Amino acid sequence: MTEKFYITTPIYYVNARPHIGHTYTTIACDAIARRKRMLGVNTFFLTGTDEHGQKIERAAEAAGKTPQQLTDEVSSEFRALWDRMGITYDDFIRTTSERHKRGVQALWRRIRDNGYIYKGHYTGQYCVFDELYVDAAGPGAPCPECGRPTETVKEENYFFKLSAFQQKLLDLYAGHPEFIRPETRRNEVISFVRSGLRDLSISRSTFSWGIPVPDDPKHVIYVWMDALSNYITALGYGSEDTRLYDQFWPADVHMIGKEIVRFHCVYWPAFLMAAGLPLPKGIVAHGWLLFEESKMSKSRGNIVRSETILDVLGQDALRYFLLREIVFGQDGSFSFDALVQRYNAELANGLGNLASRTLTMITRYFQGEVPYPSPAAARHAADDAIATLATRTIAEFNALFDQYQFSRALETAWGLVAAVDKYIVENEPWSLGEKQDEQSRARLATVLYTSAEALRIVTALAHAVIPLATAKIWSQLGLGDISKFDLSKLKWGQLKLGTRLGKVDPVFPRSDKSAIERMQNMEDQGRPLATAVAVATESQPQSAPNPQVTTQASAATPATVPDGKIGIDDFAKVDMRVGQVKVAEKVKGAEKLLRLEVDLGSEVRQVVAGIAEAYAPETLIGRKVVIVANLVPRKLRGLESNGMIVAASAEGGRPVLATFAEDVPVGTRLK
Ligand code: ME8
Repeated sequence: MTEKFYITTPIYYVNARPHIGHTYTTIACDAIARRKRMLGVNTFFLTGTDEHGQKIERAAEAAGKTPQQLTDEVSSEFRALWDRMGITYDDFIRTTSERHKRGVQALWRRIRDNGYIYKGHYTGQYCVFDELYVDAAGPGAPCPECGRPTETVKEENYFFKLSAFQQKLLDLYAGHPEFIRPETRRNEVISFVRSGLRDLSISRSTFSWGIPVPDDPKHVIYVWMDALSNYITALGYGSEDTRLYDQFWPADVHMIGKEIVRFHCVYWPAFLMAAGLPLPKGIVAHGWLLFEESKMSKSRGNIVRSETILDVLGQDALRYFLLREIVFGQDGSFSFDALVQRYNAELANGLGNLASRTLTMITRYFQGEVPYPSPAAARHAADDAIATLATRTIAEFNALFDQYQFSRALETAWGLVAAVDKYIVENEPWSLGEKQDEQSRARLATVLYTSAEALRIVTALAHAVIPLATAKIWSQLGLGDISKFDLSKLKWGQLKLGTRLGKVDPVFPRSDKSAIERMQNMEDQGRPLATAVAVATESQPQSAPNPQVTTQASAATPATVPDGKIGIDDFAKVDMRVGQVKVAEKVKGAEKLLRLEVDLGSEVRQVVAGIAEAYAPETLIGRKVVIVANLVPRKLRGLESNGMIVAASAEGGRPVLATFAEDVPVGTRLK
């Protein structure tokens, strides 16, 4: 029987467009799946979209769409992106599909019939952003995960007897250390479970965008129970045709980001235990991709889209960079500079250059046929050193890759690239090629054979990570279709003498500095404005012609712009910064005005703001606010106001200062 392997990505929420954070997990899984297939393993790779829940319902409402419209649109965007990137998923599951709904309901019934679901009342806090019950918090308390305010939920719910699984889960973690990787995540989960598990509310009745609870359709199933089940419903669990389920379940790896560890390592195995189903073999949690020092996320708006990189440098560049740059399991920063730097150094000048110089010289000096290495007498120690290093590289790469240490695996393979480059420089095949004596021809043959064989080995190893370029190099080496190669047999010396090379073409054209700028511009154009339209609350002097309420748009845009829209350039003119209030006091004789001194990082500004009726001065000290920093100064009650504080002001309501759910350094620009 052939070995099987089942790997999954999280299913992504459809409340926002895909960004390279999602791409990161997906390409990691894709690289693993490709490699398994190359090793002859019967592989199933699942991805998809998570489409139910209050968060999606609200996102649809905000976008003026029905939830189904929004989910259809965004789900197809994810799928189209994966198709464009050549992601080799075997199935794409949507939680709004009939097959999924049926499977989730079957799972519910099974857990219920086994006695692990009961009805009760839930009164407590809920974070819609994380779709998480926050049992311990009081009304209005922030979510411990994301810091956003939680909402109070008072509902009759169905509960899952999670408390019954505390010891079983601890036994699972103890008996299977490989169940949660890396170790740091495992320790976090163990201490969370040790601290005690309460029963979990698993239905909601105050909104309807979800899968109805079997036999009680007033309730919809808790979105995480719905979502986690995708890993089995996609295989046909709960349907008539369970062949895939029988063949592939349990999963070998659920690959996830570190923020959803609890759902996967606590709730999911508990649901499966309650249903009497086999548990996944392992959950692997990676770290976050950071951009400008904070987690890249749709809510922060600091995202980078994959499309930009695909357009400018192509999919191999993105795949290579993410897997090489970030130490898997840890957080890592994304920057266009680092991307282009690695692309040039390691792909264009590294592998690409090795391929083109080796293959060009074989074409030139041996009419495009892999030459015979020279007899033992003309062999040098350097030739054997490359062969030995290549053999060691295969073993090390395999071991590291199989432990998800992609970065170190690639580093090892590129160590071989560098060694061969050095070997070529030291042996000067171009000089040997100018000579016709037998000795020089023999040396040349050995040097080029050795280089080509090492190139073949790196190409085979790297194929799972950079599939397009390696497929080209493979066929330029005259080896045909790389996907037919049996990677489990890879070893030194398989390159057959006399193999006819294909047409030699460069695989990684060098990129110049302008690529960075181009990508940055593309992102600036495409990135949704991170900030909502802010409203100025500053009192205007009697004589000023401006209206009481100023929007960003009107502050920056000439009146001639059609239909009230502004271009990104206009928006960019508004310099909004995070400031911290150092001093706040009432302005004598002006009931509405406060005089503030606000630290903007580089300077402290005096700002006079019309917020005295809403905020007592002492409550503002130390608070972070948003300041429009490049307004022309003006005088209010004789005081110079050097900037404007941003707040939302409902008609007739009190102004509410703009704030951040997460901490932001003073001086940070809003864009
Ligand atoms: O959590 N860095 O969906 P989601 C690294 N629907 N990975 C990132 C990332 C970043 N900055 N941003 C996103 C959900 N990801 C649920 C999952 S599964 C049954 C349900 C990746 O759209 C990473 O894999 O918020 C993370 O766990 C996932 O996208 C979250 O995607």
